Parts: sequence; structure tokens; C-alpha cells
Amino acid sequence: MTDGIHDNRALDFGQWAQQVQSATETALAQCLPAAHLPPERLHQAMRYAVLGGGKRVRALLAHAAGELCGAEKSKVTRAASAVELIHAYSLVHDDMPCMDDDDLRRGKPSCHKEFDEATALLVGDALQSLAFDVLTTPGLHSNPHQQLQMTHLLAQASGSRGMAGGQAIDLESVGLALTQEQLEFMHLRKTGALIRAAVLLGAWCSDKHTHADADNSALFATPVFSALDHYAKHIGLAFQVIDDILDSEADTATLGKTSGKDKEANKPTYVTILGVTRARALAAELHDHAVQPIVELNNAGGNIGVRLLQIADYIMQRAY
Ligand code: GRG
Repeated sequence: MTDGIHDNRALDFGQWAQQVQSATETALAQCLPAAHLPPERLHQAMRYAVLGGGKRVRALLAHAAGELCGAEKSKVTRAASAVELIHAYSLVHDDMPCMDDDDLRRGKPSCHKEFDEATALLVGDALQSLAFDVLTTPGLHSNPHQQLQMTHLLAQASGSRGMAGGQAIDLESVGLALTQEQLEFMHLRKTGALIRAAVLLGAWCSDKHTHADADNSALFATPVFSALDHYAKHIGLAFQVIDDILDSEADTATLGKTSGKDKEANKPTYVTILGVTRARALAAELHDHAVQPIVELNNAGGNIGVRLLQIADYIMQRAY
């Protein structure tokens, strides 16, 4: 198999997704410290939290965007691994008693249950550092300035103006009746920022699209990147609406995490605000809006965004 876009077009979505998931798993297993290296318990817990579970949606998104932009597959795998490490850290911390307090994650005991709370806290810290280690190792992009911008993007997406900030709003919102706009503000950060980072980082791995310049202004200026940005924003929100519906309807065994947690914690969700039927309609609307510019790109340039369209459908149909 060679790097690049053309070698895997014949694969159906399931085969393509499996290929990306397996490449991601291998890359993550390689970048995580070996379990026998001291401190062994921390390294075992890091591997426990990251490997052998998860849908790897963010990695799929990075690869789909990377393929659209002609990025080298090995580079996208590296960028996708960085995003998956941040995501895994967020899940470990989210499950802790001081946050959502969940005993189950990805079908197994959550990290603080399998190990202990102090270890879980350190796992999150260390995974976050590892993500930036992976992203800043020289050679991810031929233009070091663009690699710096990629690092900047992930830092912003993860921090207080992104995922961590969204989580803070989530914790403050317990028992409150948020409006749909307020819910959207929260989820664009808590879930959406990292999903957007996954899409844009995949695209920015491309050497053919070096848009970094001194003031960074060109990064968002091309039609392809604005289409991807639009897609990422709306598909991230659709992902969250579906997540809220699944939390209210699916069972714990299917989800691999405790179902009904939002209701139990008295958290505002798209289901509590809209009800299931209107939440489903909103998800469909967000999906259609997300894919619109990608469909236009496809029509103009020969099916280049097909994986993004397939992921959008998968996000709508997922059972967990
Ligand atoms: C602790 C800083 C910090 C942030 C936590 C992501 C997050 C913020 C909390 C997770 C809580 C949650 C259920 C969010 C809804 C959407 C979401 C991110 C679901 C989990 O992502 P999936 O479904 O998980 O992609 P897998 O296990 O498949 O990787």
C-alpha cells in the first residue's frame, strides 16, 4: 500500500474505516511508553485508557480531510494520533468522581476504577503532553511554520477556549434550563473544537496545501478549508445531538458507558430541550448543512470528499 489518496478509493466505507482504525491503533501503541518502562503503573494506565477501544471518529475525520487535500497518510496518522490522545485524556478526566463520575468507559471499567484517581489524573496530564510531543516532533510538515500553526490549533481546541472551557460550562450547567443557543455555545467547545481540529489538522498535513504565512491569515482563506471548517462545525454539533439521543435511548451494554447519565445528573441536553423527535430532526438538518459544501466540492472535482460524506452518514446512524 502506498501513501496518498488514490490507493484506497476502491474500498467500501467499512473497509476504509477499518484500515484507518488499525493504522491509528498501531501508531498509538508505538507512541505510548511501553508498559514495562518506569513508572510502570502510569504507563500501564495510559495504554489502558487509549488502546483497544473507541470508534476513532476523530482519526477517521482527519484521514478523510487529509485524503481530500492529498496529504501523506503516515503524516495524517501522526496528527490523528495526537487528537485521539487528547480525546482519550478528556474521557479519563471526564469519568472521574469530580466530573461526570462514571465507572464504565468503552465497555470496561473507567481508568480511575481500574487503577485509582491519582493515577487517572496523571494519565490525563501525561496523555495531553504526549499529544503535543507527537504533533511537534520535527517532520510532520515540510514547512515548520505550518507545523507550528497545527500545534497552535490543537492547543486552542483543547484549552479553556475550546474543550476544557466547554467542559467547565457543562459542569456549571447542571440543573439549569439552557437555551438551544447556550447549549450550542457549550458543545461547539466541549465536543466540537476537537472534531474541528481533527478535520483541519488532517487537511493541513498536506504539503500541496501549505497556506501558513507570517500572520496566519491565509490558513482559512481557501474554498477547500472554509468548506472543511463549515463541515467540521456542523458535523461536530450533529455528533453531539446524536450523543444526547443515544444517552437517552440506548442501553449501557450497547453504549459501553452508563446510559441515562445526563438525565440522572440533571444536565441540559438537546433531548431535554427539544425532545427526541425534534432532536433527530435537528441532527438531520445539521448533517445536511454540514455536507453541502463538500457535495459542491465533489461535483466540481470528482468525488474527492466522499469519505467525509460517508463519515457524516455514519455519525447519524451510529448505535454507540
Ligand atoms: C475533562 C477537559 C475535559 C473534557 C471532557 C469530551 C468531554 C470533555 C467529555 C466526554 C463527555 C461526553 C459524553 C461528551 C459527548 C460527546 C463525546 C465526546 C463522546 C465521546 O466520544 P466518542 O463517542 O468516544 O467519539 P469513543 O470512545 O468512541 O472514542
